[in-house]
Parts: sequence; structure tokens; C-alpha cells
Amino acid sequence: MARILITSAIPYINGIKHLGNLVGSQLPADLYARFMRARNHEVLFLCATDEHGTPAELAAAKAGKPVAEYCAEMWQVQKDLSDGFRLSFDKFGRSSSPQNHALTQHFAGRLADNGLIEEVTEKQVYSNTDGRFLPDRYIEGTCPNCGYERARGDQCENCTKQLDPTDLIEPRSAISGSTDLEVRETKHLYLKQRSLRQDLSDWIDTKTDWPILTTSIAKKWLNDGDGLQDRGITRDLDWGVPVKRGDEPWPGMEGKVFYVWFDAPIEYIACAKEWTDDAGRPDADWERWWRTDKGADDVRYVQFMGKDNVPFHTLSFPATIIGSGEPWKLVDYIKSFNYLNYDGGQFSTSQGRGVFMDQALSILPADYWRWWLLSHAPENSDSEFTWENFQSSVNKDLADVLGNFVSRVTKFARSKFGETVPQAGEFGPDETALIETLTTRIHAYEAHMEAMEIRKAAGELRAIWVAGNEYLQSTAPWTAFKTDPDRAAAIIRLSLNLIRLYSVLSAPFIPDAAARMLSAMNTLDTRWPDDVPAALTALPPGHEFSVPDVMFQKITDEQREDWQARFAGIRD
Ligand code: B3M
Ligand code: ZN
Repeated sequence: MARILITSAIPYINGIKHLGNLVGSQLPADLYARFMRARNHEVLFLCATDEHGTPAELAAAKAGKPVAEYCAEMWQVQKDLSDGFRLSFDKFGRSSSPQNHALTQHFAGRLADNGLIEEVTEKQVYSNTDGRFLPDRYIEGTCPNCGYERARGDQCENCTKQLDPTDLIEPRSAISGSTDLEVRETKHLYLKQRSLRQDLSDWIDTKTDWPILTTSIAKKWLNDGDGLQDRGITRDLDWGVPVKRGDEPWPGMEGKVFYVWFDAPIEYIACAKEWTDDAGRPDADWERWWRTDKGADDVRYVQFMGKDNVPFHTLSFPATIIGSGEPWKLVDYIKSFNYLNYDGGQFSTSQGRGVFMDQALSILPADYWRWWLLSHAPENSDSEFTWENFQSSVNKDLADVLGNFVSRVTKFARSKFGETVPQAGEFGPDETALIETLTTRIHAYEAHMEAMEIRKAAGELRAIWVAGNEYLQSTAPWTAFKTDPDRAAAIIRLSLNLIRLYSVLSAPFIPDAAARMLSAMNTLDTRWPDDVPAALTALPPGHEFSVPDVMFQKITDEQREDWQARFAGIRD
């Protein structure tokens, strides 16, 4: 049994996330966490809301609420939606928690003690119209690297380059649109990332198994001349973690807060403390996941995120950890994703384009979305959501293949043998062949899941469902029953057991449907099929079962057209 720490990028608090956000971090992380738990590993799966910085302030201002109140409300909204999508976090924390405040200040103190913080008097953009500095997302303009016109002051969404507000060409205020801007002096703390360049480079060189998407982005910013710059880690904002040096005040930095990208990844750690504090458990219980001097050296730590988050996780956060000189756990594997597009364009939170998590759950159960999103995860390139593709995947894979198998088997069984697993009949060559196919495919499925090859895993799972249908088609128990009822009984005994096996294998992808299958099979036995012949006798003759309601409703053309029209526009 291994110990696996899993974190998903923590979503910004500024509103409900769209399906592109979901498939780029939280959902695949959940798939992996569920699979690893099913294999009996000890898993700690953490996520939280990212509550600081300009995204939070801007959204609260738009909603006309004090930022603390806005964040508390939106945390609950996001928590309810993540429950709705069955995201199985052990803790869904908040980056504004006291635990994160303390830990962020602690890291800053350690970095300062180690000579890695510099106080810099720098020039920042000040808006005369707005009467304030415009850090990060308070300012927009053209990216100097790629020419994208809606780049923000902290990062270009288009080319992932990390930016400073003064880098932008033709800058404008994101609050008022004003271009009446000037540059004023202000003092900030800088993390001397450049002096950690060699350590980071050596560390990344050891990660030979990382996906190309992850290492190529990391190396690009590490090696591209001006790639790894010293970064300002404080801001002239009201909302955030107050700048302190550990527990001590930081002279000259009064009224300033840490930069959101400094404290957000530290929340991965603080979240574990929120988790044990909630339960009144001792610090040792979370430290065994995070401190290599306290048991975390045998933890495997895996992070999930979209490609725009990669530079912060391969360079900035490791710089904080390494620079602290303390034995914190560094990430072992980063699974990153490309973008999911929406019906011929991009999903966009700022423009309200696409399907958002609340809207998705209002029209269909979570499993339908989970299946489509995961089986079309944007792993090797960007992928696209279209309503046609969604309809056809759901109808074919879920309704025609899996749902139909469950329905045919249980209904036929009930009508011919009653609601118990039939006893008669022996297994023959058809069963041997099926077991052989299943064994091979289940091994492939396990290997893809372990490697986080999500589309391949989905493809294998689908093939496992198809194998059951083909078995049923070729053995045709409804025909066999007329001449040899014992033979039909044997086929049905195996098929009912196959429903339990499908439930176990499918649960990471479609947990609700899996639970319904298990409950129809009247069992709590979720043992993984390490031994397929044994797994196919888990439900013994005489075991009672019931016929479940329709597993998956097909999406009609009318529904598809209706939704397509409804979600074509821009959400307000
Ligand atoms: N909140 C960006 C995002 O949601 C950011 C991730 C933080 S991970 C520490 O894409
Ligand atoms: Zn750019």
C-alpha cells in the first residue's frame, strides 16, 4: 500500500467555474484519487478556493459586496457544486484560512532568513482615475511576447508568459478602462528566484517521466534568457495575507499583502492542516503528508492543473519550498492539461461563454458530464466540446453499451429465474474467452490509470463494457433458454457478476451509476478484480438482486438543439 498526496489547482473564488476549468484539474484529480483509493492505497486529496488577489477583489466589487463576505458565499457555492460533481476531496479549504495566513508568513520569514528576499523600490502603474495602484489583473493590455491584446498584468493567458504590469503595451485599467495612468514608486519584496535557478534546473532534470507538456513549459521559462526572473511577491492591495516576517512585523511593508500566486500554492499545505484542525487531530497527522522529516518521504505527490498554471508549479512554488531550506515535500509528478474549447470558440469566465458547472448540473446528472469530459480530456492537444459529440458519446457509450447491458441482463434474469442469481449450468469456452479478454483489458486499464492516461483509460473501460455486450450477443441466453435453460442460467450468473465488476471498474469515472449498479446487485463488495475468475463468482447462486431503473436516459435531438441554443450566448 502506497501513500499518495493529490492536489488539484485551486480555483479562483471569482465565480462559478466552467467545464473547461473542471476538466483541466479538479475532475481528472478526482478520477485519479478514486482509482487509487479503489486499489487500497492511502490517499489524501486536497483542493481549496483561491481567494486573494485581484480576481477576488474585482469580482466582489462587481457583486457590490465586501470581499470577505463575497468569498465566504462563493466558497459555499463552489463547495456545493464540487459535491454535485462528486469531487471526493478530503478537504476543500480556503486560501484565506488562518492556517494559510500563518504558513505564508512563515515561508516569507524563512526565505528572508536565507537571504532570498530583497526589498525593491520599484515603479508600479498608478491610475489617476481610480486613485490606486493597478497590480496584476487590475490592468490589461497587449502582451509584449505574443501580441495578444487582452493580456493581464500578471500573465498572458495566450502564451503563458508571466508578466509585470509595466510590461504591457497600451495598458488600460481593468476597473475603469482608463488610460490615464502613470508610473509611481512603491516598495515591494522580491523573491530572488534567479539564485535558485541551478537548484530548480537540477530538480527538473530528475523528472524524466513528466509529460512533455509540463517539462516543455518549465524549461521554456527556465532557459529562455529572461525566463526565471526575481519576482515581486507583495502587492499594494487591501485583501490578502498581510506581509509579515513569520510572526514579526515587516518594517516598511505595513498595509501590503502577499501576491496571490505566492500564497495560493502554500494553501496546498495549509489545507492539510485545515483538514486535521477541523477534526481536532494533532499536527503530526498532516505533517506525515508534507514533511519529509516526519514521514512524508514515502509519499508520492501528484498535482493536476491547466497548462497556464505550470510555470507557477514548476518554478515559483518549488522556489519557495527549496528556498525555505526546510524539509517540505516537493511534487513528484505534474499532470497538466491543454484547453477545452466550446463549440467553435473558447470557454471564457470573463465573457461568460460556454457551459458552467451549475448550468451543467441543472440539465443532466454529474455522471453524463464526467464521462464525456474525462473521455475527451484535452491531454495531448486542445479538445472541443460540441453538443453533437456530447449527445453521441452519452447515448452510445453510456446508454447503448453500459446501460443496455445492465438492463437486458437484469430484466431477462428476473423474468426467467426470479430475482436471485441462478445456480444451474457450467461455464464453458465462451466464458474462458471472455475472462481472458477481460483480464488483458483490465490490466491495460490499470496501467493507463496509473499513468494518468485518461483518454486511453476511458477507451479501455468502454472496451470492457463492449466485451460484456458481445458476450451476451454471441451466447444469446434468450435463445439458449428455449433448448438448454441451464446454459442460459450459467450465462446470466456470469453476467450479473459482470455488473458488479463493471460497477467497481467504472466508479472512478461515473460514481453515481456505479453505486446504483452495486445497490441493484445488493452488495457492498467493491473489491478490485485482481483475479477476474474469482471476481466473477463474488455474487454466489441464490444471492438476491433487483432490476434498477433506467441507468442512462438518452439525449434526444430536441434536447440537444434546445441546449445548444440556450448556451450559445453569453452568460450575464
Ligand atoms: N487559481 C488559477 C486557476 O484557477 C489559480 C490556480 C492556483 S493553484 C495554486 O487557473
Ligand atoms: Zn502572450
